[in-house]
Order: sequence, then structure tokens, then C-alpha cells
Amino acid sequence: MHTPTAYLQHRGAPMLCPPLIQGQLENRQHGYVGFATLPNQVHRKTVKKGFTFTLIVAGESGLGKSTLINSLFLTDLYKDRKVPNAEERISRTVAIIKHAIGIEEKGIKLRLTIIDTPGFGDAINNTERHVEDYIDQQFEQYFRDESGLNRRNIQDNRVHCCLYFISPFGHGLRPLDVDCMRALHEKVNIIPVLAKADSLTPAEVCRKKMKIREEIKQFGINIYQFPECDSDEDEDFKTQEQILKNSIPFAVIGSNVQVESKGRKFRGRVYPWGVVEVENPAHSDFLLLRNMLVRTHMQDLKDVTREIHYENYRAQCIQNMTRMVVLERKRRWLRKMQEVLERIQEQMQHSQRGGC
Ligand SMILES: Nc1nc2c(ncn2[C@@H]2O[C@H](COP(=O)(O)OP(=O)(O)OP(=O)(O)O)[C@@H](O)[C@H]2O)c(=O)[nH]1
Ligand SMILES: [Mg+2]
Repeated sequence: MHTPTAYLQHRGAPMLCPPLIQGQLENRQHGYVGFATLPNQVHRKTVKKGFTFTLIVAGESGLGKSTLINSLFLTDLYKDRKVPNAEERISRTVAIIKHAIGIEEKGIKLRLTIIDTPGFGDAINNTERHVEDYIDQQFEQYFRDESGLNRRNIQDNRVHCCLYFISPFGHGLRPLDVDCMRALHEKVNIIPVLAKADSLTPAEVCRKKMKIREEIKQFGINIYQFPECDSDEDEDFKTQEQILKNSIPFAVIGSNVQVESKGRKFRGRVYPWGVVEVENPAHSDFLLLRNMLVRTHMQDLKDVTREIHYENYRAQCIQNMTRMVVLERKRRWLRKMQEVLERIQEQMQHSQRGGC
């Protein structure tokens, strides 16, 4: 009586089932219930919601942070925007600047937020904690929103990645780099970059990368770890992942100037002895870094932020809150005991006076 066919007959509908139901009936006969469409449902829902990604830069002043983020994202990915001449626009960063860009590709929406920060040595109020504070503030905001009454439409401004700029002129990491990276590594995915790689020869780049990798290990700095490949992953993917791991810290060159040479137009830097191409893999890891951020590891960076860094923050918050509640309870108990004691003392004094 209650099979779909019987139901249609009962309603006086034509004997033929609609194709969808007919298909379902046939699939049922083959043991197919339909939950295999779950990924499609998730896909539709997430596409509708859109994606967000937030990146911050940190490091010494003058290492090319603002130039690189402009080269990486702001000029290229946002083609419709009228960008003033980059050379005119980029000057020393003296405050935290938030660039928010909405981009769409094949119907997929991405809200990209780039946080430019003042370089160390020129920090606001002479503190070097502005990156750390900014990341904490975003966690705090998210924690509050998540614990609030209206948990719908929470804006996720948590920082998913920090490009940490290392000077090409030193002998590896400076003590300030070690301190700063250590202050950040529990809060954000650090991706170290070797700045202004055009000032080094290929052999120097190689040596510096090795030295920096060793020092990162030696000082116990937890930078972003590329996920381990599954054994059934294809060889190309495995090779690509190995290249990425060996490229740390990414040697980058930034420029927002279009150069014309041999009939080609590209972004580069012109020197008396030649031209450096930003997007030439032989000159810098610029493309490798951008592909990693945008194409291959954006979701993993977000997952690690949510599952590890934010969870740490949240656990810490809850622990502090619990500690405060326990402390308050103890304080109240002590106050009560003190009151009882005072009352007993009063009574004793009273009875002593009465006895006299
Ligand atoms: N040689 C070379 N110079 C660069 C590179 N990237 C940027 N510069 C130059 O370095 C100078 C400083 O660049 P910015 O991008 O302002 O550096 P910043 O790290 O943002 O500096 P602050 O805002 O003070 O922290 C500018 O003159 C840039 O043109 C690079 O890859 N190689
Ligand atoms: Mg800057």
C-alpha cells in the first residue's frame, strides 16, 4: 500500500513514476540507497557559502613584505581593480593594513584577506608584538562569536598563515627572528621566506636555505609542516610535495613593475647587468609559493589553523576561565571563613567582658 507505486495509484496519478523516483526504484534493486551523493551535497553547500583565507606578513622592516604581497595577490588576482602605480603606492608600512578582496573563479567565491604589518624596528608604540596581538584578537573575536547566542553567520577572520621574512644579508636567523617565530609558532602556520633573493647567487641561496632549515630545527621552531603523502598518491604529487619541502624557506623576489624585454612583458627588476624575472622558477620560488598558497595547500592551512592553533587557544581560554571560577569560589569560601572567625572572636570578647 505504501510503496511509491501504490501511492501514485492511490492518488489517481498516471501509472508511470517520475524519472527520479523510477531511477531510485531501479537503484534500490541494485542495493543503491543514494548516500553516495553526499559529497555533491557538501560541495554545493560549501560553494554557496564561499571560502575565506587570511594571510599575514611579518619580519624586519624593508625586506619587501608589502611589495611581495602586492605581487603575490593584490595586483594579479584582482584584475578589475584600478591599482595605482605600485612603485608610488608602496612606502614604509607604519600601521597594520587589512586588504580584503573578493574573487571568483569558475563560480567559486573566495574572500582573501591580506594583513600587511609594519616591519620590526618600526613597530607602532615600539612593541614588536603587533602580529601576535593581531592573531590573538582574531581568535578572541571568533571564540566570543562562537560562544555567543547568535552563532549563525560568524565572520571567520582567523589568520591561516604567516609569511615570515628572513633577511638575505645575515648569516641565517637573527635572535629577533628566533624570538618572533617562537612567539608565533603556536598560534599560526609560519611559512618562512628568504627575502630579496635577487641579492644572492644560486649557491648562496642554497647555503642560506640549508642553514635556516638547520636553525629552525635547532631552536625548536614549529613552522608549517606539509602533510605527509599517502602511499597510494601518484608519483607527480609526491615529487611536487618533496620539491615544496626542500624549498623551505621559499626564496622570493618581489616587484610590482612590468618590465619589457625581448618582446616579452613580465614582472621583474632591472639591473645594469640584467633583468630578474619574479615568476621565473630559475630566479625565485615565487610561483611555487603562490601555487602552494592558492592551489594546493590553502585548505590544509585552514584545517591546521582550526584543528590545532585555534583549539590550543580555545583550550587555554577554557582552562583560564575554569581557573578563575575555582579561584573565585576559593575567595568566597575564604571570605565566609573570615566572617565566621570574626564572629567567634566577637563572641569570645563579649563573653570575656561579661565574665569580668
Ligand atoms: N632587491 C630587491 N628589492 C626589493 C624586493 N622586494 C622589495 N624590494 C624593495 O625593497 C624596498 C622595501 O620594500 P617594502 O615592500 O616596502 O618592504 P617592507 O618589508 O614592506 O617594509 P616595511 O613596511 O618598512 O616593513 C622597496 O624599495 C622595494 O622596491 C626584492 O625582492 N628584491
Ligand atoms: Mg611594508
